[in-house]
Amino acid sequence: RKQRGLTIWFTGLSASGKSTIATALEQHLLHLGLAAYRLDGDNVRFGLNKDLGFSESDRTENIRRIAEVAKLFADSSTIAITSFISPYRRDRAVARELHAAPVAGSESGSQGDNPPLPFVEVWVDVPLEVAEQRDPKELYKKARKGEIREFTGVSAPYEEPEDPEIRIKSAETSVEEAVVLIVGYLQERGLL
Ligand code: GGZ
Repeated sequence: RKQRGLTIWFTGLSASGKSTIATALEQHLLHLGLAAYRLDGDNVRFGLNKDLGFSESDRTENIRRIAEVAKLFADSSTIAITSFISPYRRDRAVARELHAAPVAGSESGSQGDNPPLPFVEVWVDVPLEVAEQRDPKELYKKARKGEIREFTGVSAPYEEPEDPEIRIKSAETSVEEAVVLIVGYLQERGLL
């Protein structure tokens, strides 16, 4: 059976813990001998998307491009792990729908055998108060003072997922437990 890729799409507030969990998950998958690659602000917002800020339309374009890249990784049999706030329900739906459509020009497409690439949405759910209490980069503090505009949870929306595949309440779940939950989900569905 041909090894297939998939995308694991993290969403959640700044300081929710999504990057920490995504990093631990990537390490776990690599130790299992699987190809995994994490896309996050550090390798995307300073490169491919360095022309984009945090307006609603820039976030939408940020997420669109990330979804396209994640899909290419998944199409190459890698486990793509994305870690972005992705605050808009509509944008996350676009990312999901993209994975359901065949990759233009892909090998498997020309053979007429192109099942959708699996897309697993993981909501790292944390109360705003807890994220704001953590505030590792003092961004919430700056946002409250008006020094950062359109900050998610303070002066820009976060639209909670209605039907994520996995919901992790990060204030009550350790990083190791979160990885076990996600890997368990993937194994149960034959995705690993
Ligand atoms: C939200 C912002 C903002 C604003 C800078 N709103 O905690 P961090 O620092 O490391 O993660 C946040 C990151 C969010 O970028 P994303 O690409 O994930 O956002 S989105 O999916 O909405 O496009 C935060 C920092 O960038 N940051 N300004 N105004 N987060």
